[in-house]
Amino acid sequence: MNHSNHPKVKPYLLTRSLFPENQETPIQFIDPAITPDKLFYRRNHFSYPALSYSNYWLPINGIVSKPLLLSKQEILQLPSKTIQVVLECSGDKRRFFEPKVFGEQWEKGAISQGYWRGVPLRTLLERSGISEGAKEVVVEGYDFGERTDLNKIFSYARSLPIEKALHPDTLIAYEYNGRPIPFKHGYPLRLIVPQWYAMASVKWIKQIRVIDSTFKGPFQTIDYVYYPNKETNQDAFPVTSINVNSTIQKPLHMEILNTGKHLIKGIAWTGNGFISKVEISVDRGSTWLLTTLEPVRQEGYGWQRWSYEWSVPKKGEYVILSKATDSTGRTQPADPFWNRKGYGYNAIDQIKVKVE
Ligand SMILES: Nc1nc2c(c(=O)[nH]1)N[C@H]1C(S)=C(S)[C@@H](COP(=O)(O)O)O[C@H]1N2
Ligand SMILES: [Mo]
Repeated sequence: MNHSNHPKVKPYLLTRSLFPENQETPIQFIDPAITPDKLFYRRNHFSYPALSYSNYWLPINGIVSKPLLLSKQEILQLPSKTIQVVLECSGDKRRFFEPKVFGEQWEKGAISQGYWRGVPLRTLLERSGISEGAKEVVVEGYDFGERTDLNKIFSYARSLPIEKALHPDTLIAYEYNGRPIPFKHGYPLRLIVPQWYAMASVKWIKQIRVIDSTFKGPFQTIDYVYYPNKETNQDAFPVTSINVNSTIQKPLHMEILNTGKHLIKGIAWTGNGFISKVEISVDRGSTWLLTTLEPVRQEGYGWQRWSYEWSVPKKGEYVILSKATDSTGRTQPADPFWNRKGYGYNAIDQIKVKVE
């Protein structure tokens, strides 16, 4: 089709809240493997921090034999790696839970991806000589504010279990897509934790602390916990790795199509292994059709694109479903795993179209 007579409409971020700034990516309009800075979703708990870049030092302390205070220059000189990583907010798709849950009502765009470059956290921990009893590594950001539920000021801080902190792909990142990380996404240094929901990827790192206990900050003891029970905290467990998931990008939900051929396409991603197949259904799940899946890039920390050429048999209304399966055998469920704070939604994706 020739679009040249149409004015160019540029996609933009969709605002869910302004204080703090929470905006989602127009995921249906993201084609390349790189989400540009301007279209990268934004999720903040507090106002943006004020920090002094000219005098930035990173302390690494706690139970280490040699506490470190590194300048950004020193960090830039250490061996680095670049990895393609998808960041997905654990509240992505929260909007679709039934019964409804409180929290940002994200649709499908609390997800973005690109290439992050940095120094493995492991390298810094080895240099500081972590002690034997090390259990967790706490990473604290420069942003802070009041939590009204606790009547107290907190900074955004989270811990990683020592094994995840020592994983060679857990990075102290300083570049996104070949340029310094944009301020809103964590400049000058940001933790990148591949395969975990993005609450783990702490922005604007202020300090790194090795501890021999379990960190009890509210961003992992109150928030980012699955509460499957409506009233009680029974059976609660922490939010960690990303669930297998997919999103249909094309056609758009409620699009009106002609009869003939249409490309159905989208993305699929997982926090365990890589995507092994994506199937679609145009008959409400009676039959499933295998899509063409893009080969996995690097370690499988990014999303994979998939597509299917659909010949529409006849006019009418259609529900299109997409279902991804990963290499560990996990697949998207028909019904989401409901939990009180609305994390980890990964039910089979669904749109409706009309063929006229
Ligand atoms: N310092 C700090 N880091 C943070 C957060 C925050 O509020 N402060 N939000 C977390 C959450 S919940 C998400 S989903 C991602 C969002 O990253 P983005 O704004 O770059 O998309 O950052 C994580 N890291
Ligand atoms: Mo998030």
